[in-house]
Amino acid sequence: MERIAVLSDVHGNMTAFDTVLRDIDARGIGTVLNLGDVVGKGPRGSAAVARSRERCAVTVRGNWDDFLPHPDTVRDEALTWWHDELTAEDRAWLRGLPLVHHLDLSGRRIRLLHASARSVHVRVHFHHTVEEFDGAFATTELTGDGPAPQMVGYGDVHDTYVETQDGRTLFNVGSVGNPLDEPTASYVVLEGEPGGDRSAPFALQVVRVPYDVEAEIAVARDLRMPQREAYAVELRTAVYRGLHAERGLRADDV
Ligand SMILES: [Mn+2]
Repeated sequence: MERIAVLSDVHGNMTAFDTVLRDIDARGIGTVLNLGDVVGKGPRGSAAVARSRERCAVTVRGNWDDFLPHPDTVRDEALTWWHDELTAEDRAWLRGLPLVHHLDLSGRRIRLLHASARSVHVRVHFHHTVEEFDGAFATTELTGDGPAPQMVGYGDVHDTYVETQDGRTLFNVGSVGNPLDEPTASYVVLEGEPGGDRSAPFALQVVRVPYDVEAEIAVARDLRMPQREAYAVELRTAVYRGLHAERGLRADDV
């Protein structure tokens, strides 16, 4: 049996990324796949690019990896900060990342991408329609031709879940660096026989890893990262920044 760790949405949070990689190592898992959004939102995007290049067998391109380095992107103060923190080589690497990766385990064709089969910029939330579920399995320009997948794994919404309907499974690996369901880093372990057939067992395990949230917030504070207050509240509470004002959530210490 082979075990593969699938993670996503590191978003420059090196404290969480390294904690998750240590957890993966401790389980003896040798293969790590990254579903993108390596950069943006957090303070150490360039280091996250370097670590992903070093540790992840494949990194697919996320929406942030796509738009942040793009020459046509209009950048405000915060986007300029995250952009300028990257090297020219980091940006070229991000823009060259593939949009999809496929693997076969225990007779299941598994499609991995950042957001959806339509586009890296088209989102499928935890609460989605039947059409959005079906769309994840569709053959599109982004996915290319090939066997239809029985499983699709993605990231993007920072919300971990597994849903099986009519023999097809859609799963979200959640976010390492900016989880918005509970304030612990999330990733998924897939276990099965490489290639294989349906007579072989298959497992999908969700792993939640506590990490030193305050150490990560201190890095953002020390670097004077823009939007560090919203970042701190998100890391502490797992509540999306658009809801902080109405819920009275603040971080006056950042
Ligand atoms: Mn993201």
